[in-house]
Amino acid sequence: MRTQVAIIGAGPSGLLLGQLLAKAGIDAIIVEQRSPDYILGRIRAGILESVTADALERAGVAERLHHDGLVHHGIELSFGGQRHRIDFQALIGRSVTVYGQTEVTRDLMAAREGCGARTIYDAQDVSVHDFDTAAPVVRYRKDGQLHELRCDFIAGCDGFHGVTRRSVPDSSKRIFERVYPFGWLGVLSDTPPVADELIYASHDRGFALCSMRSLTRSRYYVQVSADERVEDWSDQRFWDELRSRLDARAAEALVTGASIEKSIAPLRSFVCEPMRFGNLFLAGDAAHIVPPTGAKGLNLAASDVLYLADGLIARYQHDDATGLDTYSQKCLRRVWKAERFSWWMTSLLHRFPDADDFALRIQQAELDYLTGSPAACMSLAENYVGLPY
Ligand code: RFL
Ligand code: PHB
Repeated sequence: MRTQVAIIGAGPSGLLLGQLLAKAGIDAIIVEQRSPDYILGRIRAGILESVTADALERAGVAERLHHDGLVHHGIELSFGGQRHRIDFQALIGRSVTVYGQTEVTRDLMAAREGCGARTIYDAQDVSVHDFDTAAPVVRYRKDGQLHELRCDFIAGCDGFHGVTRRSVPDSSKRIFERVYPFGWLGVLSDTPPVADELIYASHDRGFALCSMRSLTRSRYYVQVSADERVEDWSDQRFWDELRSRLDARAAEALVTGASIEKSIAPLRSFVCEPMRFGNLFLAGDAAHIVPPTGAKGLNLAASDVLYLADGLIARYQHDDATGLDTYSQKCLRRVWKAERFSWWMTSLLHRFPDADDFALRIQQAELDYLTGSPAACMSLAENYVGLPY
């Protein structure tokens, strides 16, 4: 089998790249190790920057996003028993959209099926070869048979645990990493959100986040220690813990119900440099991870993919390789700014087990400064809604 671009992974990165390439008449095959149902069952991101919404628009998959997405003009920070609103619209005239990654993925899958583009789901033992030559190869097993896919380029869109980054020799890449001593325990429930906007809460018992997927479906998180097990968290224990970290008004308004998903995500910052190795390009979580506090992971994946799609389109349509040659450099500039912001939001709002009294006072002073200074609010706002490409 042969294609122009072999895409490894059918998460948001791989599916969005596939769609942008299909629109430009470039043939791409996606090789994915899981089934569509498994992928749609993963509950992850919820917040889209306006540039991500624009990318979905360009890919022709924004109809449901415009119809069902909730436009949010600000967020609330909660600490010391008080809530403080950061008004994005007033500060910088921009906003974000609440629309679940599951829905983005569903829309992209439907569009891919609609245009007849090929996706190989349930592929096993996926491996990538010869990407330092002009004739890269992808191998995988499906229904007991070995298959070989020849291509011009490989796009590694296979997430943090994928095979593509691991296939690059250690001597050719440099890894930057920070693992945080805590995770997020998340619950999805068919209950109305506690407030109109997201609440990011810093509390002595730890961080909590009140988010949503729609006006009838909520997504909540509490900071837990890194070794916590989800089995030890009944719904009741989760709701009690969440309520204890909220301000009195939110605690009062919280509507609880049965969880429809409950999971723990570890928090990590990670960057692999460069993001291009010959004719292998890494995009999204395959190349970098941010802690979710800044809501940046999916948005970074989308910006990588836009740069990569433009580079590939210029290469195929005008024989111009400049975009591919500058891919890594352009992505990493944006990636590191999002890494910085996500690390900063995480440091600002979480309780660190080794924090001494000095560290706690600095955290309090920073929150106090932030909510009292329009300049500091503006900095948070422009990073949260997304820096320009
Ligand atoms: P994904 O989504 O991990 O998809 C990778 C795909 O590759 C497949 N795969 C393989 N396929 C073939 N062969 C192999 N060897 C393979 N290995 C893996 C996998 O099955 C999968 O289908 O990566 P992608 O596409 O780069 O997308 C990245 C985003 O999923 C991620 O950055 C976000 O979910 C992060 N994130 C958030 N991002 C935001 O922008 N806003 C948010 O509000 C936000 N909230 C979150 C988040 C991530 C979270 N978790 C669970 C880590 C909240 C949480 C709790
Ligand atoms: C979510 O709704 O899952 C979500 C929202 C904001 C974040 C992280 C996750 O910062």
